Amino acid sequence: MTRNASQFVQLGPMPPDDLHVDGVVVQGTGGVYDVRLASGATAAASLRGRLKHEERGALKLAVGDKVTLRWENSDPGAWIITDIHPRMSKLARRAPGGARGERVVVANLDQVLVVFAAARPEPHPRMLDRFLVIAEANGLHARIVVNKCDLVTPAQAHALFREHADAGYPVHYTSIATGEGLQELHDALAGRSSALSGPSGVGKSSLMNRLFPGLDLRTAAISDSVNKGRHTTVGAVLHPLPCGGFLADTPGLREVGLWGIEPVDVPHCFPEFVPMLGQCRFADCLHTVEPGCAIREAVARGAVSRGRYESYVKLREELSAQH
Ligand SMILES: Nc1nc2c(ncn2[C@@H]2O[C@H](COP(=O)(O)OP(=O)(O)OP(=O)(O)O)[C@@H](O)[C@H]2O)c(=O)[nH]1
Ligand SMILES: [Mg+2]
Ligand SMILES: [Zn+2]
Repeated sequence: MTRNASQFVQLGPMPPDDLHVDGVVVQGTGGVYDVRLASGATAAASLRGRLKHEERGALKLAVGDKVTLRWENSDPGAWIITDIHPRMSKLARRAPGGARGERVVVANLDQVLVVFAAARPEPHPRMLDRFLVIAEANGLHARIVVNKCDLVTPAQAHALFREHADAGYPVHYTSIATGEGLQELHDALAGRSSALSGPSGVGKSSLMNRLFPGLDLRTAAISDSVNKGRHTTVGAVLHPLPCGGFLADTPGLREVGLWGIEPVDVPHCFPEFVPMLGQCRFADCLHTVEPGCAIREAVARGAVSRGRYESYVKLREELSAQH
């Protein structure tokens, strides 16, 4: 498919033949990719030649990929994607429809935000651990947002995820009602590529609408249908933020799940365990029943939270059962 360069007026006059520009894929449908350029313009581009050929095997290009475009001065002219830059990170899930391998849903995310409510709905620290493990397994930084802080006292809010703050995670305390923490959250998103996650009803849409009016994130109805298995037709979309950076509205970590995590990697997905790994008596310690386990000793002396440790045991068991 070809597009007319005049659609992209912000680029100025018709680009010359040898023009190469870099951009970020923000959306892709039917073989045409919307690529956000540094100028703020969006070019519709398609894969050509070698890259398209390679793509037949496995979908090669994902939202978030950094690419180089070339303007092909044919009639009508068209933007073609000549290069896909190496990925710094990827959020991947099992390929849909029983196909083998993985499907990269968002590339080059810098971080994930896991949002919970201080109350209504009740927060579940062990559910948070599950999200955090998925983020860690994908090599992504995670931030925790405790929203609806207006519904509890500050002491109650800080107690909820103290074990996660102690483990080293940044925790934001926010409220749409009072405006608490919103500027700090905005600053944490600016200039970065972030994905949102968290249970329903915690205020994800409310927060984003407040921080970035007019962003037009998808509605809950769509993310619900993703969870019901109609996900093959719904691709992720990256929304450019006015302050620089991007926000991926779907899929969240919930949809990606624990797929592809090796049981043996689970201890590394708990950052507070990492300094102790290698200090157990047995090199192949599972940190469950073995004597001389440095992790269990840390739990016993209170250096590692018991709840976090219980999440470790549970998630590791769950993953081992899948293997
Ligand atoms: N008291 C209080 N209520 C809030 C706050 N933020 C959001 N809410 C309310 O919580 C409800 C759910 O908010 P949403 O933004 O729809 O939640 P969501 O996380 O996007 O939910 P899903 O789209 O279903 O995943 C709405 O009624 C909001 O008005 C807050 O800071 N304080
Ligand atoms: Mg929502
Ligand atoms: Zn151990």
